[in-house]
Amino acid sequence: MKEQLKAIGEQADRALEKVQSLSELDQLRVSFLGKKGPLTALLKQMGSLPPEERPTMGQLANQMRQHIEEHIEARLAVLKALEIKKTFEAESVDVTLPGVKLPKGNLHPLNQVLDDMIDIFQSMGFDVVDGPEIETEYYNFEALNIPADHPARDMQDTFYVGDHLVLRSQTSAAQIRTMETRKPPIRVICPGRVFRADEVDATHSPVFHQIEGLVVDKGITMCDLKGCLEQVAREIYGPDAKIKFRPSFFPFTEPSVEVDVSCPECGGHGDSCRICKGTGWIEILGAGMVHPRVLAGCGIDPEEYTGFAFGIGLDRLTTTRYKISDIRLLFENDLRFLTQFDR
Ligand code: 2NM
Repeated sequence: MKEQLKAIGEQADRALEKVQSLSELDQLRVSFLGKKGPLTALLKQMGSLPPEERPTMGQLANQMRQHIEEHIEARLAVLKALEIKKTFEAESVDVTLPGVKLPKGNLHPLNQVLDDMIDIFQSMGFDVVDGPEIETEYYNFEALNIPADHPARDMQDTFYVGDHLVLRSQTSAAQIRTMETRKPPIRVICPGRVFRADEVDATHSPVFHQIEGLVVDKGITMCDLKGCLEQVAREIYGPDAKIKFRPSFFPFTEPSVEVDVSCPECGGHGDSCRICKGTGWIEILGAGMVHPRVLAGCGIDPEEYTGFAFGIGLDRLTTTRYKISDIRLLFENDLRFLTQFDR
C-alpha cells in the first residue's frame, strides 16, 4: 500500500510538471484528490489492513494528500504568473510607433455661425429658448397679431399639417410661449428651423433657420434696440461696422424696421462692389418694438412694459460669412462641401 501511495505521488508530480493551464490544473486536482481519485480509492482499502497498521497508513495518506495539494498550489502560482506575463506581452504597446489618425468630423457651417451668435447673445444676458416646430395657428399667427386674412396665413405660404396646426413659419411662436410663462425682464433668443412653402432656388429653401430675439422690460425703447443690434453687428463684422434702420412693416411690431449693416466686403463705400451691389449696405434683419396687442395677448401690460424684437436669417448670415454662393449647399449634406468648414 505504501508503494501504491508512493506511485500515486510520483504520478501526480510528473503530471503536475506538464500542466500548462489553469483549467488543466483544475482537472488534475479533481482526478488525483477527488472522490473518484486513486487516493480516495486507497483510503477505502484501509479496512483490509491489520488495525495496528491503519494509523500509520492514514498518516502517510494524509501527508501524501498534503504534498499533492502543496505541489498544486505551487504550480498554480507559477501558472498565474505565466498567464499575467502572457497578457502583458499580448497587450503591450509600442509607444514609439506613429499613431493611427481617426477621421474627425466638424460642425455644420450653420451650427458654427449659430454657436457664435449664441455666444454673442449670451454674453449680453440673453437666454436661449426653443419651442415646437409644429405649432398651432394661435401661436404662429394670432398671438403675433397676424390677422386671419393675412397672406402669410395662405396655404400657398405656410405648410398646414393638420387642423389648425402648421409647421412654424417663424420662431416668434416660441417667444410668445416665453412671454406667457416668464415675467419681465425677459431677454431671450429663439434659434431654430422654420418652414415656408417657397420654391427652391439659390437664395430660397422651404426649410431655413432663424434666430429671433426678444427683450421686454420697463422703459425699453428703440434706442435699446439700436444699441443692442449695433453691438451684435460689431461682434460679427468687426469694430467699424455700422448699422442703419429703414422703416418697414410687420404685424407684430410697431414701429418696424429693416436693419442694414455697412457692407463687410467694401467697408461701406460701395464702388462696384458685388456683395452690396454698389449701395454700401446689406440688409441683415428685421426688427421693431413689440406691438402692444402682442404684449397684452400674453398677459403683459403694455402700459407698464415695452419690448423690442428682431429676426435674423441664419442661412443668409452663414452664406455671406463663408462666401457660399447657393443656399442649397447648406442642405444637401455633401461631405465634400461640409468638410471645407473645419475649424
Ligand atoms: C422679425 C422682425 C420683427 C419678432 C417679434 C416677436 C414677438 F414674439 F415678440 F412678437 N418675435 N420676433 C420679430 C420682429 C421678428 O423677424 C424678421
